Amino acid sequence: MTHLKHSLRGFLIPVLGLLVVASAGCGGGAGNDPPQEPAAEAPPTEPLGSSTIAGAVRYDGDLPRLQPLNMDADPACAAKHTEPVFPEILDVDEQAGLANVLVYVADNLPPGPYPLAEPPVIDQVGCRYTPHVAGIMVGQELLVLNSDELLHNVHSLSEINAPFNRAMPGAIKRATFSFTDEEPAFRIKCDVHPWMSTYLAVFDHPYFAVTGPDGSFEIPGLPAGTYTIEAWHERLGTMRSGVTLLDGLTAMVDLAFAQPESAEGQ
Ligand SMILES: [Cu+2]
Repeated sequence: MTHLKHSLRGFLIPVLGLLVVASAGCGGGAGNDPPQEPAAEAPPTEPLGSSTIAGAVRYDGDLPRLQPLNMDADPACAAKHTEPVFPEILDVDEQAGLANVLVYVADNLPPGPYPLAEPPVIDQVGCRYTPHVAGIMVGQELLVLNSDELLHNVHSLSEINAPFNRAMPGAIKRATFSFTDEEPAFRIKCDVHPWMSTYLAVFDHPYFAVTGPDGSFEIPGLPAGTYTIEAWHERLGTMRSGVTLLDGLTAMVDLAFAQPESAEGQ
């Protein structure tokens, strides 16, 4: 009886070992057959729907007294400007329109694939990044230009996507980057010129926009439905709003950020 038990144990261990090897081979695709990857569905070239979210973002509050940027740390940058240059942290026009707000659909989208967004191009010009806020889709290529004849470096502070830090001497005019995962807006900065900042968010869909100088935005091509949109601003945070879209129509959404206590007297 004891002998039989030993025999069984001796038989079972190699069998279990084989099972583990077989299952690892299957999962890792290390067998003779090539792994069957599902073919990626091509993104549609037509919009998924005929409805649009449009509107404007406003800032309700006192305007902070912003000091002009001091570019004396690099006289070559200072020499590029004849007028004072102000930081982009709160860019408000005479009608209280707030620029550089990222507005995006935050839930309830139909399943993809989605049409592709126009990928952004970020330029370094006059020792500033233009635009100051942008969105991109997962897998799209971000093109960063250097219109200055100066050394900049493009240093992403992304936490979900792999961060990058690429030196761009004046002779290097173009660099490209791509992103593997969705990520809320993160800062990209230049370590040579500490006042240089741009913000990038990565989406798995194209339903985002950045407000223009008058605070307006437009997100077209959506199917009818009820959505939540979010508006993100680098200093004022994130606000949410619901919106219901009817086929072929534009729903107007006006959003207003209140003055944060920390902004008083800035
Ligand atoms: Cu720089």
